[in-house]
Amino acid sequence: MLSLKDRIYTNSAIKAPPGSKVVVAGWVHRLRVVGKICFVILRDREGLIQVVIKRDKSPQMFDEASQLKQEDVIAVKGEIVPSKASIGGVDLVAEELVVLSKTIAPLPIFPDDWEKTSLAKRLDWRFLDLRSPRNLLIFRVQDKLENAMRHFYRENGFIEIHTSKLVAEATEGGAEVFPVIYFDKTAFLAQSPQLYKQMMVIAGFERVFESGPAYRAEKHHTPRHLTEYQSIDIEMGFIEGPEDVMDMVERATLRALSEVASSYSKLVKELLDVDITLPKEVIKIKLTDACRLIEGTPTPCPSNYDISTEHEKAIGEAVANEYGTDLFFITDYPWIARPFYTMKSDDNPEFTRSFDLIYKGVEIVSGSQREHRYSKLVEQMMEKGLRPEKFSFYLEMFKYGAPPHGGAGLGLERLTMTTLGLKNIREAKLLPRDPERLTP
Ligand code: AMO
Repeated sequence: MLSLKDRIYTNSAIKAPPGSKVVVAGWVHRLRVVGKICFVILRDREGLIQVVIKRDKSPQMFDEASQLKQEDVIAVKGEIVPSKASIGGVDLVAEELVVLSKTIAPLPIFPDDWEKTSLAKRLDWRFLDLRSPRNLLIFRVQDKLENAMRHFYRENGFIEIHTSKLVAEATEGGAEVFPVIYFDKTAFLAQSPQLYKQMMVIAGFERVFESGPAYRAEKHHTPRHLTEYQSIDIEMGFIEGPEDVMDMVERATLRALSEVASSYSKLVKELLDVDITLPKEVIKIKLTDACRLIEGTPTPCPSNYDISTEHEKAIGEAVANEYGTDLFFITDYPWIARPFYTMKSDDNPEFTRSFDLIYKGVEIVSGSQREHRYSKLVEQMMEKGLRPEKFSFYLEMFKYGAPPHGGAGLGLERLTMTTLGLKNIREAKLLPRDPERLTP
C-alpha cells in the first residue's frame, strides 16, 4: 500500500536508479491521454516528473487517471523507467494512484500562465499564482537572501532582537504612519525598529540585528513601495564613522548575493531569464559628486540635493557607465533629507554622516551614524519640528552612557526585486499590502 511516509520529492525520484520503486505526491500539472496510456506531469515543490498510467496494467487506475484535472492532488507509487524524451530522462510507471484532493470548480487562473494574467488578478489568487515554479522561486531566493544575511550578522557578533511593532510615535520623518486604536489611546505601527535598535546598543548589546515588518502609510502606488515590508536592520556600537556600518552592509549584501548565485543561478536563468552576477566592486560616491554625473540630463538633482527615485535611477545608470558597477553607496545626504537621529557632518552641518546603498538604480539600504550627544540630539529634534517630550524614553538613553553608534535598514523585497530583475515589488512580497489591497 502506498504510504505518504515514503514520499520523496520529484527531483530525487528522477535521480533514483532505474527499476526502483518510489512514492511521489503533488499537483497535476498537465494531463494527456493517448490511446491506452495516460500521461500525467506531476508537480511538487522541487520539480516535475512524468507519471505513466497504462490501461493494460489497471483499467480502474487508468479510468481514474483519465478523469483527473489540472491541479488535482495525487500520490503515486511506481517504478522508475528510463525514457529519453521525458523530464529528467525517466518515467514513473504507476502501480498505485491515490487521488488526495479534487478541484471542485474551474481554475480562476492558470499558475503557469502567469505572464498572461494581470498582476492584480494573480495577487487575488495568490495561492494559485505561487504554484508557478517561477513564482515559488522568487520566495526561495528571498529566503536565501534573508538567511545569508542572518548568518553573516550572527558570525559578526550581532545579536538577533525582536522589537515591538506597536509604538507611540513616528520615527522616520517624511514617511507616514498607520494609527492603531490601542485601548483608550492611539498607537502607531512601527515604521522601523530605529529607536529600539539604538536602545539595545546603548543597553550594552553592542551589535544587534532584526528582520521584521515595517509599516509605511505610503499613499502613492509605485512599483517600489509597499505599505508593509520586511526590514533587515542592524545597529552597531563603538564605530568610528558611517564607513564601519557601510563595510558591514556591503559584506552582508555580497554574501547574500553570492549564496543566491551559488544555489540558484541556473534556475533563475531558466525561469526568470536573469543572470545573477556579483558586482566587481562596490564604490562609495558622495551625493554631490553623484549629482555631477547627471548634470545636464533631463533629471538633474535639485539644488538642495533632496533627490527622488528618478534621480537614483539616473545616478545608477551614470555610475554603471562611469565605474562599471551597479551596486554602490551614495554618501553624505543633506540634513533636510534625513531623520532627526542622523549625525551631521563635522565640516558642513548642511550634510550628514549618512548613506544609501543603490543596486541596479534602486535604493535598497539606508543608514547613518547616529547623533549620540544628548544636547545635539535635542537640538536636532527641534529643528525637525518634533517635540522632545514625546520622545522622552528615547532621549533619556543619551544621558546615561551612549557610545558612538550607527546602523542601517535594508528592504528585503527591494533586494529580492533588484536581484531578480522584477518590475514590481509586489511580486517580491508574498501578500503585498498597498493603498488598495488588504486581502488575501
Ligand atoms: P528608510 O526609511 O530609508 O530608512 O528605509 C530603509 C530601507 O527600507 C526599504 N523601504 C521600503 N521598502 C518597500 N516599501 C517601502 N514603502 C519602503 N520604505 C523603505 C528600502 C529602504 O532603503 N531607520 C532607517 C534605516 C537606518 O538608518 O537604520 C530607515 O528606515 O529598501
